[in-house]
Amino acid sequence: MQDTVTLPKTKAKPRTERPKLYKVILLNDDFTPREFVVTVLKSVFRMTEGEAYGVMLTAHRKGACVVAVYTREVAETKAGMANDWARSQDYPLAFTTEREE
Ligand code: NFA
Repeated sequence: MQDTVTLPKTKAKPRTERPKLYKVILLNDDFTPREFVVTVLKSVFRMTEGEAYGVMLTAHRKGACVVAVYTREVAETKAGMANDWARSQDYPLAFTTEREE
């Protein structure tokens, strides 16, 4: 047909964005009992006894230890649950979250 204009086909390439990841970090303190730290790590972060003990000991020796990496929502929820639990027992135990590079 004389007046038909054919435009070049553009095809959007679908791309699935990778979610940004956040580390949950366990901070050492001088007051929270080791056993309580291990209990929280096992319960909130679903670690085995051995994994939890290793993470607790690394934080104890070095001042901090990365517990796990999650999407922002999961990292903040788990850190908040662990901090609330510690506060309910009057321990200063603290978990923070940090954007992963
Ligand atoms: N430093 C604490 C103690 O000696 C144990 C601890 C480890 C606390 C890791 C917080 C984080 N009782």
